[in-house]
Amino acid sequence: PPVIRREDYKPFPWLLPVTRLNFELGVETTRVTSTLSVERNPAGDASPTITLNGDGISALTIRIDGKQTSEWTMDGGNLLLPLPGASHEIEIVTEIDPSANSQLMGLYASNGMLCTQCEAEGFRRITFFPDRPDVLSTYTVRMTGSQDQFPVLLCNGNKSAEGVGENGTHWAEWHDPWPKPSYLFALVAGDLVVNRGSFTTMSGREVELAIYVRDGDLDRTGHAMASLIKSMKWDEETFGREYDLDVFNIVAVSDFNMGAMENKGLNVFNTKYVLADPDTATDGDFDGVEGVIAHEYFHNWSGNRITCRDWFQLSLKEGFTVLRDQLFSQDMQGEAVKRIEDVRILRSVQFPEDSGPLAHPIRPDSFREISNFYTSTVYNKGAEVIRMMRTMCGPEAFRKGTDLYFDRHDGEAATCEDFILAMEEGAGLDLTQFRLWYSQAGTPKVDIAMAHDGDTATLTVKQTVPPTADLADKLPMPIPLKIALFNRETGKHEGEHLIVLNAAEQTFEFGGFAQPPVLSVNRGFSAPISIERDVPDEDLVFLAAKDDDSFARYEAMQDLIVRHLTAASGGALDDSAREAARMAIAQAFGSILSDDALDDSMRGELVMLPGLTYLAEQQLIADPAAIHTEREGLKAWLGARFESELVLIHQRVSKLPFGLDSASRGARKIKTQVLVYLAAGNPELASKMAAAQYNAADNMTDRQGALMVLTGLGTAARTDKLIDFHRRYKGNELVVDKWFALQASSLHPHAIEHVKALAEHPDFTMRNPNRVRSLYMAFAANPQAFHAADGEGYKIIADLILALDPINPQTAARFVPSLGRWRRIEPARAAMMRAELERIAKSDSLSRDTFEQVTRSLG
Ligand code: BAL
Ligand code: ZN
Repeated sequence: PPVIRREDYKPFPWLLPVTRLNFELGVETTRVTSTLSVERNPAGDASPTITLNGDGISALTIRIDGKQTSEWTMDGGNLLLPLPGASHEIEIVTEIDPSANSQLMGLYASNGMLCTQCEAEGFRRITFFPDRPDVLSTYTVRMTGSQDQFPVLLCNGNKSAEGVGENGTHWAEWHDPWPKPSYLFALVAGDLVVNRGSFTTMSGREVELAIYVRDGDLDRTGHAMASLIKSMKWDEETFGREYDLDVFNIVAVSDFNMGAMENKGLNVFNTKYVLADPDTATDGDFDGVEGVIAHEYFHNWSGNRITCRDWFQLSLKEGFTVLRDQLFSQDMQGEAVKRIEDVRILRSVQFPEDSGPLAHPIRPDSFREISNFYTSTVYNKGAEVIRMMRTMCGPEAFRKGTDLYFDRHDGEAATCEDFILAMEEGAGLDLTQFRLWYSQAGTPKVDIAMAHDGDTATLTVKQTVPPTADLADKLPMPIPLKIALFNRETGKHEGEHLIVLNAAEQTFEFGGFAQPPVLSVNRGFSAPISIERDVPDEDLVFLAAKDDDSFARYEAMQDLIVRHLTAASGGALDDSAREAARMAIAQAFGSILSDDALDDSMRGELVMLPGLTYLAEQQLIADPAAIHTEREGLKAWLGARFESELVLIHQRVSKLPFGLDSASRGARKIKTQVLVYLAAGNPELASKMAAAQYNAADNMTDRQGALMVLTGLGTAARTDKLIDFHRRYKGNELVVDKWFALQASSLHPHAIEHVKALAEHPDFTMRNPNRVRSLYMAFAANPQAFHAADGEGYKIIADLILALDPINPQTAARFVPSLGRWRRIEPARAAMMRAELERIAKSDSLSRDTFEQVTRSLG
């Protein structure tokens, strides 16, 4: 497959002001007639042909200006038509089989309903079209289909007409007044029930809201509807963005590659991010629904009204929209915990990506398959980069920048550079050097040392941006660091400072400190970097107990543990050094457990151990087994040492009745955290308490938490409760997903055997991405099982990739990065991981998706 490069961008030679589509719908055969009016683009070259993208389709008939023509050629999947004049009308008829579309790109069938996924390049699997984001057109779509099979017919925009046809058919016509690229096209036809709501916009327009789901799912749509209404209000208040159609429709689909999709006026969602009630969804699931509903809604402006010129600009809409949904969720759920959660995702997914063979800047320079670039780097690091702009200019100036961006580029396909220019002008920032964040991959490393002399504290700060496969020599980047200097005696500081690094090495002086202060740094995680700070454990213990910045407090605790586990798993600690480090951790741990001023939600975050991926990331070459052993050892040691305190906390919070308020949510979070520690320190006690928690549970958070702990233990309660859980929720796809995931990610020593057996379970299917992910993504993230010493875990994932690739390449390719980390793993395992990648590479029928990821991972 060819490499596509950002620098080769050229405008499309034709404009497509109007697109008309006619769908004659059927699950096995759908006939599509597209009528495109095309005009020469003054900004494009004067080519006498037009190239229309196609993928796996063929034209039944083609007419140009009303006359059927056979004067066309194919170039791979693409259609080339001669077009001599300045404007023409092209009519093309194609026929597709949605039931055979297991890739879930284009038009496909899911449980008898028809739906679409077009981003990034799915539209070309429906009809021939300039399937690129910079070709904007106004769509009018007519759908005809069986009234019985497809009582609901939905498309983008507003419904303009409908009627009854012959032979039990009916039809609907939808018109979307807003010009859009083909990736935002959507169509849904099916037998669905609806939850209706409404919203009055800030200028007083009424918008009809509707959430469509399958029969039986309606009573789980209330949270999604409430989240949508909150999102619409928040975007008006926070970013001045008003909705622009008469209707906003959401449809939930159980077979879906992504989380959801922001099609204009017709969002299509994975059921996972729509359906929630306390009995079947955890607090985390509730937050996921709220965040993804918001994310897709916010795209209406950051993505739809202003779209991307080309796919290299993906972070323009995704990074910005992730930041917008993060700020929204902070406002809904509380800033401190949300920030910690977002950083945890960044560090466990994006940091490893940024230091591995698939590293790329947030604005990549080349790709073979764009689906592979819907990454944590483009999304989450992209959000961090824009968040840094906000940190440097402040929220008011940031709003001026975004206002200018929205005003200036409304209706356009824009670039990251357009966004940066609007921020410079609107927010008053100079982003000349900051642009490096868009072109340099790799997580910057910052070393900080503090010296104290007289009454002055001097910080010496050095930064390096590590080499990545695309670029070896990097330049220093602007890094906004929020810091505070604490007086050791008073436990207070005199105010936060924002320092912006911009050179390889710098010093910063702060006066007025008779004693060396305690440094709190990267408060609020003001920059997406990793920090080495040469401070004694006692300073971290101080910050873990006293820092008034919640993130910094969490970070001090994490640092303390990361330092210890890194040294211990690297073999650098004797018994007495291990004991000393554990005692320091215990001191901080104890102060967190007993701090009455802390809410339980934050307590739950503060006591969470860093994940294995993040710990492995701290070492050039990691031994997953050694890290796992040390991590479990520390957990058991803390669990045993604090057993009585932990049990008391569990008793205290178990008394709180169920509610969706933050105290009640915090209670549920710490409850399961307690069980996690006790399971390591006193498995018998934990098993009893977990079984009791499971039995008493009146909500999924408690029930799943208890079952998660039991699944890792070898007790009889494990089997009982797993059987009960499956029986209780039989037929509920999303909860059965949990049942698979809990077993695949469990600490049980036989997790590999369990996964093999689950792959043969009647509920398992390779056709449903949620189910595949619930078993195999959970397994690939289970360090103990995936990194089994004999390489069996690697083989399971490689076998999966080979089996899934012909069915659903986009989902298959997502499993490659777990094997691609081989260079950073100890040699025996690295050789086995590499060998599995080579085995995959030998297949001569790999998809473009998997081929690209495997090649880059081996290269
Ligand atoms: N645009 C793809 C799905 C999402 O990021 O919203
Ligand atoms: Zn998005």
